[in-house]
Amino acid sequence: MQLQKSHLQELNTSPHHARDYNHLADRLTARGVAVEALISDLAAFQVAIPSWALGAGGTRFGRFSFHGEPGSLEQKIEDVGLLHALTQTAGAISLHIPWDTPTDYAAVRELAAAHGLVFDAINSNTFQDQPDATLSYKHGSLSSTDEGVRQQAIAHNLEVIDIGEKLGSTSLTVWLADGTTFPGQRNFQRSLLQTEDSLKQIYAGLPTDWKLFIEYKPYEPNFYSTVIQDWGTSFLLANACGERAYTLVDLGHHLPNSNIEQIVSTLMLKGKLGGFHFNDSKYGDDDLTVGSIKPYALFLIFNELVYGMRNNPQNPPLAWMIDASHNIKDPLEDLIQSLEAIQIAYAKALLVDQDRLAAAQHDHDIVECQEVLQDAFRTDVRPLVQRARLSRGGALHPLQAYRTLGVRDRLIQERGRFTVATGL
Ligand code: PSV
Ligand code: MN
Repeated sequence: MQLQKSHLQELNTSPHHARDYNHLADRLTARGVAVEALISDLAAFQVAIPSWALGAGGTRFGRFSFHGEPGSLEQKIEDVGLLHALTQTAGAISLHIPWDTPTDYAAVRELAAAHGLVFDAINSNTFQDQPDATLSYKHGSLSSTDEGVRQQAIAHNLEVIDIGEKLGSTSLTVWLADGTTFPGQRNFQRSLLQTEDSLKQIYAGLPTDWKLFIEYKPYEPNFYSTVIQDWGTSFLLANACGERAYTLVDLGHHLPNSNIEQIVSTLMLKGKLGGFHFNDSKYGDDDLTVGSIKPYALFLIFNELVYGMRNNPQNPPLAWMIDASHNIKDPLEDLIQSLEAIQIAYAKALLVDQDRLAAAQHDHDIVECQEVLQDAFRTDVRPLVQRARLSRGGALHPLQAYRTLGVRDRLIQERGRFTVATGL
């Protein structure tokens, strides 16, 4: 199924949008905001959708199926194409190997291009045993004490790079489940050294125009220790690998109340923030809809990202991706909500009056500092986000359009009720 722009244009008539937009644009212009430039920044901001989050997620207690799930890579591309047509902010897909290994590369590339999509960072998987694998990752992969297991995991990552090259990806994301569940289970130093050595071998196989993203996570699936547990460990591994290796921040991969905006700021200052996974959480790696729990924290993080994008040329453009799981919502509706939340947080961050903030910081005017941030945060930026979407031919109200067009029902008709998507 593919949505044409004409499908949406009929739904894009609203008596309120122009009025709301003009009112806001006038107010912002009077404050010195370059509204047109802000709209262009919003329109250019594209977030990759992970191929593994288009079906029903689940917990270890159960999985409640979603009807019309994409049962193949082609159908996953089709789903992301639908999201992109509606929102115009999801112009990329991130694949996970071996879940998404293509059979016909040219056809897959062509299909993605027809939906206006590019292939973003490609992900390896050494956290599950594959049916044809000779050795098990039960006791770790890149950190394994078993040289055979380690070589198998390295070879898998190199194969993922090969696959990515054929699709036009230019980065590899490595997330390891390696760690321990009980004290004493492994030697911390040896695990870290083995991991460093393995990552260096993968890095050596990286094409010269590629980047390596090293993701961290404090716990889960292991509950006592994770080999790459935090940004500091990722940062030192990235430094050990070389200049094209970077840290990847996943919002859900922090212990409660971590100051993620400060982490982002430090990494960008050092030119080492490579990728970013959006989601939201209350307790742990909950993988909830972006902005559904802590929208102010998301805004503060975006404020640092915007600052870094403007002031840190040493940091490369970031690979943005949503990494959420959809246990009880229609995944496409959930992703539309996440994309909207990202755009809103970004727009608010773009509104922060950086000069006024810098002056207030210099004068130790703490009250004024807070006023500057909250002034931006409390602005209803939705008309700006809508205008950016309309400028690219997207839907004024993506969620409403999705429902009015009966997209899920049409997918069920095409695919059947009981298809199951590979992924988490
Ligand atoms: C791990 O929780 C993670 O966030 C990593 O990004 C993985 O690649 C992804 O989930 C899915 O496996
Ligand atoms: Mn992630």
